[in-house]
Amino acid sequence: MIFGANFAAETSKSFIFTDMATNRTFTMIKPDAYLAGNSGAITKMIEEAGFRLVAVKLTKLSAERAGQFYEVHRERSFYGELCAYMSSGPVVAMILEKDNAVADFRTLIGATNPANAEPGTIRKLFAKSIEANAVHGSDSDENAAIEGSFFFSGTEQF
Ligand code: IDP
Ligand code: MG
Repeated sequence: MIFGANFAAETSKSFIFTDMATNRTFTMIKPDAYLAGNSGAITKMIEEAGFRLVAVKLTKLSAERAGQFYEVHRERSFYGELCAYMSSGPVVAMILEKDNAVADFRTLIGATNPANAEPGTIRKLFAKSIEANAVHGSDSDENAAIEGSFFFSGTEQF
């Protein structure tokens, strides 16, 4: 009986942990939006869309660290320019929590190219170009966890 109770407790703990992890995403307000003074307006849109701020940090990436963050795009033609751009000014890094966080945040920010973004999306409202497109949004639960821990230690997450 005791073994059974412990097993149930452990199972339910790991279920809760997994469930929480799937409800987080990672974003950065990129240098163009930060330098244009749009960090507050973008963060307001994020909170009004129902995302809770788990972690927030104003920081600046070196070109090398930007390259590590965008390692997956190393072979793309725009990789060098992207790393230069992402290290050209401060970024606001954030971990966000909400049901269905990754997909709902991608909907809130809109398409990579603001010309194709839906009206009312963050990129439609604030992006300057396909490169300087105001915000990052994780593309999967797995990458959200990797990207969040790229910027934040466990004690910086609330
Ligand atoms: P995403 O940010 O919408 O997920 P990705 O394809 O993952 O788009 O590209 C990462 C970032 O690289 C984009 O947000 C944008 O800043 C930049 N980028 C993507 N495509 C291009 C391009 O064709 N030219 C220049 N920069 C690009
Ligand atoms: Mg992406």
